[in-house]
Amino acid sequence: MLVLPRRSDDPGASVPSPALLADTAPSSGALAPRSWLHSDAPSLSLNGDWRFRLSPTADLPDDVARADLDDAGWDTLPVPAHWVLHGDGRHGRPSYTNVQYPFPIEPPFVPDENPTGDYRRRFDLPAGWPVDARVVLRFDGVESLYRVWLNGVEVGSASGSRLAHEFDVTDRVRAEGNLLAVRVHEWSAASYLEDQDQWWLPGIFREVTLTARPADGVEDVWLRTAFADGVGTILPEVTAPEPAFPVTLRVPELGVETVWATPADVAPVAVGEVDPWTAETPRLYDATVTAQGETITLRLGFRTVEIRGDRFLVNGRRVVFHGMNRHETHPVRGRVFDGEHARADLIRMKQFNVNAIRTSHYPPHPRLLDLADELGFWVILECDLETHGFEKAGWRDNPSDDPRWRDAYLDRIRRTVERDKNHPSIVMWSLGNESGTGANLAAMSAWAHDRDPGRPVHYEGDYTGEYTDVYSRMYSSVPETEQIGTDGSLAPLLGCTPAQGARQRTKPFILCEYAHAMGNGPGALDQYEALVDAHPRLHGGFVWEWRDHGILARTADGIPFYAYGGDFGEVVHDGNFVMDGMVLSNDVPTPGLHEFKAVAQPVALTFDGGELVVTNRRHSASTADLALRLTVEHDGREAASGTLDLPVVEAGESARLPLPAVPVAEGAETWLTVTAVLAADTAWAPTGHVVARAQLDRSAPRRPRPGSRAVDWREAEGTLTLGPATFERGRLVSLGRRAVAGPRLELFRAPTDNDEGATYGDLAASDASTVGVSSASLWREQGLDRLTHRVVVVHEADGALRTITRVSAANSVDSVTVETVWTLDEGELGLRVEIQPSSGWPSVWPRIGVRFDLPDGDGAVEGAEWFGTGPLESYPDSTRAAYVGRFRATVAELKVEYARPQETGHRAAVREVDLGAFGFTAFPDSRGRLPGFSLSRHTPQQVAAAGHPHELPESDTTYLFVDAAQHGLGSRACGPDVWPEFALRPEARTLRLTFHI
Ligand code: IPT
Repeated sequence: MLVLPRRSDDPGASVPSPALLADTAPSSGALAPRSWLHSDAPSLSLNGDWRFRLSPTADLPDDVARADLDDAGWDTLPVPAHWVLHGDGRHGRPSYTNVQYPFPIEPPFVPDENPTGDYRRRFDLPAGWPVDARVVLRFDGVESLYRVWLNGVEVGSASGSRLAHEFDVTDRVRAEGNLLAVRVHEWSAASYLEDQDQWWLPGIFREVTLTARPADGVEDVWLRTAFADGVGTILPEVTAPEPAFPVTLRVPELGVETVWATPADVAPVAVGEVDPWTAETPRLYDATVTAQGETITLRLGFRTVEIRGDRFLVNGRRVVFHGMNRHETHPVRGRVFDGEHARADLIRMKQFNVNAIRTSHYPPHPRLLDLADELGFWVILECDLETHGFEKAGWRDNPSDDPRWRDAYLDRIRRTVERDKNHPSIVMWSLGNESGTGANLAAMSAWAHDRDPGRPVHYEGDYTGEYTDVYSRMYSSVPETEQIGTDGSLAPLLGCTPAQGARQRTKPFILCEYAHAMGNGPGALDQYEALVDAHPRLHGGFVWEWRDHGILARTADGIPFYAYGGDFGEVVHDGNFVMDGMVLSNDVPTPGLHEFKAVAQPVALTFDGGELVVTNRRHSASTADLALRLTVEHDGREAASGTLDLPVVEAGESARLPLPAVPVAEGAETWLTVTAVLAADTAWAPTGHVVARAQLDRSAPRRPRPGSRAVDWREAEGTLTLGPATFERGRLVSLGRRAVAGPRLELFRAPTDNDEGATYGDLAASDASTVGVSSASLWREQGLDRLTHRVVVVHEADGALRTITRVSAANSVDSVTVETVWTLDEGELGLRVEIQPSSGWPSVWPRIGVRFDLPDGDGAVEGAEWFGTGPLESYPDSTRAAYVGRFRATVAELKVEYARPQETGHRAAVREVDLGAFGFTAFPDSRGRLPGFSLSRHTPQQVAAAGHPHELPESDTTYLFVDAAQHGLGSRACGPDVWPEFALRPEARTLRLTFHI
């Protein structure tokens, strides 16, 4: 074992930086952790502009604290901030890695090349500062290791970037002219424990505060609560010195005023009937704890968390997590907390039917938990821990099982639990993420259980369930998740013997990560949701992840864009894997989030005969807050509307409501839409906000369209016209007075991040040789992105034109035969396209469709109005948010600006499209399948070549795609491939359109 100089517990003892950097001990001189409390004791914020000097190495003279050091020439840097996000590159740049360590793996050492920031700030104590109080200096977050000096004397050092540390500076602080100096190293032994999938962002990034600690104040308080049978209890723990007593607990709304004369008198308080706290009904009661010299203000939520058998219960009722993994990330601020932005984000979550947050993979800013208490979320609060980079070498030397790191692990969980223990929203502690397994994790769990018996402990890496309370996995496929939920087959579970697997099945199951939301996707959200309804052991999960982590940057020409890994010249990075959120960097919710909202809707609306069945899927709230609205549309145009009385349906119950008569149209589609909307304003959405939607097709039977008549074909040449359409050698050149080229077969789509993924399932592969190969690479190998065309025949007849084209790629024997037949029937211009692949194509296809080119010369196409599904894009395994209606969008609005350009914009099942200059009607094929359409300023080949939106070339053409079919999305960027039912195999397809000028 390596022998290092011990850090002394004596504040002020100075260990030189290089030794400190390789010290696995968590801190020296820091006080025991306690709750982050709202107190009336005086405090002084030390946020603001500090003097700042950055050095490329950690091996520096200990001059930062010297009073006579001249820092006039230093930079100015705000606190809180990350130095890499300030100074226009003068302070280095951010870097992104997922699993990889950006330094050699030789724990606990880090390279000498170790950016080190020296910070200095002068301050005076404000007037009226209590002279007899202890003085405590608090850091809420510094990345990664830092040393602190006050007035030239070192007061301590600490690591644990997203954890709080306090130092007693009573003996060092002066009324005036204080000099606070902090030296922050980007890399340290602690960096081995902070290998989360995110940007590395050094600096003092959370608040620095000086607090007065009155001698008769409250050091710490924990008001645990319980709720059972309608009655609440407060289980207090007060840490305060004798002179603080008597201490009074007040909960005015409950008439509670309890005085504890001495520490020994502190005892549980029965408060009688209360409204419980739940994520749906986040009922909080204001409370104060008043000691002789200090008053602490808290908000109490009464709830009991419990595991009974394989059920996770709050207040005795099963919880289903419709959760998001939430990182702290902001395109300008990085991990610096912005209360308004965080609130807006959480409000957005509520609006999208998100009810849970996993704080991946570290404690957030403490104020986030105030917001979670207030708005209502089930929170899994995760410790700041990840050692993922050790996986590469089979977890050899993993700190999780190395006694040298035990103190650091225990320090981290203590700081996590102690800081946030008062929050009712936290229903589980999580030890960390992706850190293998080992004794140090078991020790953390034992400590957490002992300290807080009221909350279960989670850690996904404990596959066999040796020290945690719930069974947790990430990215398990739908069939595997189903097997976890059932006992029938007792199929083996990851990393478990049959006996261990059987034991894991006796616990509640959660997916701590699933549905990797990178780029266009994820698919299959509804399949996971169906499992949760069918198997009560399954308690839902947490989508990976809530937001893209893009950093707002500018190109050399000043064009703003959201940067990802590699954009700052990092040598080692993981590209756009950091852009895997349900919300884009600029706060725009993706279609994936809309899909989540539809899938996670808290009331299910289904139709049964003439009745609407309303099922309340909530934890405990009734439907008293909701109203039902009805609309009838004929071909997407409103024909009638009204409301339906919704009786109060209790959680877990259903009601059947007779539907009113629906006026059915002749010769048009009739759709009934029912929405459940908020009946009154809430903290997170106004009256009328839609929480659930369902549609019923009430159309009269449609008359089949006669097929086109047989014709006598003859060879055709030169220019031909059919009504408004002009053709050259069989190819369309104009429609009406507008240049239009096409239709041209397109089988390629710009690969999505999931198409580029090669993890997990390999349903796309045709045989074992392609296992582990992405669909996108198979497509490129087959040349789907570089198809060539050969016109075989051009035929004409009276009022008709036909071409047969053979489409194939260089050096390929596989081909597609495309027959197009244009007809002019009673003045109506019709097009039928038959697409027939040769046998032998080896893998799934991205799409089967045709492209029309609409050059700008005759005026750019502004957008489309369509009758079909919308309003957003949808793909075969992500259809639940789409509904039938009449929609309108500009070309720009039709696409989603994913961080890396990729397939976007497909509107499925379209019936009518109006592009201004012309429009078309689409007809179902013989199996009733309607095509989809999209409009784009770029071809899929151009989109696929761009790494960022600003890299797309200038365009003078709008491309219209009419797709008979699209491949599903899946979530194979990190998870399962497209489910076979939604995978597009090469197959014959027919498109049938008529055009209107
Ligand atoms: C999983 C990580 O836990 C998470 O932090 C993130 O990196 C995610 O993957 C991918 O975006 S770990 C993976 C190996 C399943």
